[in-house]
Amino acid sequence: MRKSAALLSAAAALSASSPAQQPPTPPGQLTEWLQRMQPIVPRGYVCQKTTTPPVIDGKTDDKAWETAAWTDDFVDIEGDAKPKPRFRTRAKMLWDENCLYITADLEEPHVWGTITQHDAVIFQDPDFEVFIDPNGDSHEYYEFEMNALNTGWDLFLPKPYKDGGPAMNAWEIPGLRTAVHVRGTINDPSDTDEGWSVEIAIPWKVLGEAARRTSPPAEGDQWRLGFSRVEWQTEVRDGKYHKLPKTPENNWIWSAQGIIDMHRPERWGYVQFTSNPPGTTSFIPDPSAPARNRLHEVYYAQRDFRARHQRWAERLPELGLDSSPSPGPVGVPIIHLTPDGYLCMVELQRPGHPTETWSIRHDALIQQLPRKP
Ligand SMILES: [Ca+2]
Ligand SMILES: [Ca+2]
Ligand SMILES: [Ca+2]
Repeated sequence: MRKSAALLSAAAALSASSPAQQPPTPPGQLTEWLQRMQPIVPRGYVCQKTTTPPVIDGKTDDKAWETAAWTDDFVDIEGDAKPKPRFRTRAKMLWDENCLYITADLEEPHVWGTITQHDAVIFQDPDFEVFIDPNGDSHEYYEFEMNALNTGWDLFLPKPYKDGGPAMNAWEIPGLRTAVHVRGTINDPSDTDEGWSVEIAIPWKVLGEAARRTSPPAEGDQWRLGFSRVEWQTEVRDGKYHKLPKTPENNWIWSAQGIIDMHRPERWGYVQFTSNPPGTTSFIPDPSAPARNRLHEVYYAQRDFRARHQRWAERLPELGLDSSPSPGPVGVPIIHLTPDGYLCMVELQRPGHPTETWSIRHDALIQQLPRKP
């Protein structure tokens, strides 16, 4: 974004002017947002409607999948800051009146898994993960993880962990169907495998529970969605795979987050749903992205400010942010303190559209406000 350099120096100046006797503050979240997260444009995918649903057996040889495009190859969660993943991962999506269908292919010379208990912490094994925020407000989103043994963990997040959200493991996906196909042998280090593939069918009925919009989606609707693969490096002892000690996992994902945290829904990809024939619909970049990005500058600057001052700022200059009008579609953010925290609003001018007002709350809830009558 145009203002990044000025904002960064302002943020640096602010932190440099902190009294020396104060305890060290965590790395600036505004800086992290501006340097590592905001520059990455979330990826987009056009999800076609299918007349014949895929058979959920883990194998991706269904006729239905032939016309669906692969996503881009997964990248490291931190994006270009980190090396390309060692093994290829990619996914496809389809939908019909009943379900959202997902398949993913994970290249893997050593397929293994240990967890067989539903709702256990699946990412302790190598896994495939899906995150879905239907209305893109960064609250009320679904997460599903599965390993190569087809053990699943479905959970609901009322809000991100950083904003105080609990993980609600008791949340379930009735009617969920999943399957794994291993190209090779699982848990057998004596040979080399090709990989594993998954197929997932999630009923729209469940996805509609906290969507706050129509489910299945209407033509052209875009839902925020993240895919992640957790990969552990292993060694073989006593004929079994063991994780390398003191070696963190790799997170390879569809649309890079910029930092190692999937629970920043504002960086997930966009899935655009269509009933049109394959190849006839283009992905439309989110027209609200400039407002969303500007509001997140304020949100992350407020988190830094609160860590230093134990209160929320009332004005942009306190946050080191420019409060003068700038050319472009986004107006100057206005902060209103509330009994709970704050609400920050910004106007968005889109050619041919009435002025929109977007807002972000202290707990990351981001949404368009209803138009005044
Ligand atoms: Ca299949
Ligand atoms: Ca939501
Ligand atoms: Ca569950």
